[in-house]
Amino acid sequence: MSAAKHQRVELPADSREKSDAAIVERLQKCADRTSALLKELLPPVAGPEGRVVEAMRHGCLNGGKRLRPFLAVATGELFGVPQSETLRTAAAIEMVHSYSLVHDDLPAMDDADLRRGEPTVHVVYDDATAILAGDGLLTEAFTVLASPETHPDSDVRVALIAGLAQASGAQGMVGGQMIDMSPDREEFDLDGITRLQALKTGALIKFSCQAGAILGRANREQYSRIDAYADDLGLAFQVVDDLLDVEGTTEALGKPAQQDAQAQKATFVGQLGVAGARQKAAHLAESAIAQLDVFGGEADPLRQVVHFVIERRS
Ligand code: GRG
Repeated sequence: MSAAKHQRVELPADSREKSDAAIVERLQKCADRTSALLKELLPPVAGPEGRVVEAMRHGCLNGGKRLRPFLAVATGELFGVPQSETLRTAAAIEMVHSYSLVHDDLPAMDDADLRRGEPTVHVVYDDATAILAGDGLLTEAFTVLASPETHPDSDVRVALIAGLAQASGAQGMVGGQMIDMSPDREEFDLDGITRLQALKTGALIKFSCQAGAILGRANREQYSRIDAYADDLGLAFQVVDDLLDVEGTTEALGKPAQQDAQAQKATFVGQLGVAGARQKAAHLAESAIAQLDVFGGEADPLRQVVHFVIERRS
């Protein structure tokens, strides 16, 4: 029996409930600390440029699960790095994630007016300010990583900067977004959708885990296990996102539901159907957890967050 089945099936119900409650609490605590740090890193600014900072704050302080910061922190903890030493990196990753959402919501892309239950940045401000706010968040992330406050060793800082740049750019998230806008997207097969999603959403999720491994100076074997875990988790996250788009409500999601079909997006649900997509998410979850079998109990938060990702409702 795989590690995932062992965890999921054989835990007594009350112990499973405790582990679910524990991960929700851990996520919430990490989200609160990330939000507090983001507030500190992005103080309001006087003068006419203050408007873009306000828009940046709207884009990244308006809720969100803060899953990527949690992954960076939990992976760091796996290697004995205290949360206080991962949090600036986690906040930088969340800035990049928030920038991608601000730009993705623009009329030129998904044209969405709701995000995290709030009006989107271009609705509250205007399109030009939303573009600048996204640019501001993206560039500020690298300012944060470049600071010795993030890590005293410049080699570690350069590895973080290079990793985040790679995950965010044309070889990562930006490339995935471009593929997602391709006029041929309706013809993508499962491999095509998998590649698109590995870049669009998977790359930043993967880097979040890698960041913890970089800060924790993981060895080669540990690093490759974390990579494989993150690949499976990132894909499971996206399969569930596709399911939520079909099955969720705008109210629960905090963003417009049924957007994928309207935009004729290539999705896992479109390829596999709802039941097939659910099964795929379960297989990926099992595989992600199995990658962690070289670690002991210190990897439990990373195991538990896999269940959170596939069972989430928003
Ligand atoms: C515009 C460069 C650029 C990239 C956009 C990631 C992305 C690429 C667009 C987001 C569109 C989208 C809804 C993708 C589905 C997966 C995803 C990233 C969902 C939002 O992430 P969550 O669920 O959001 O972690 P919260 O609000 O919890 O942070």
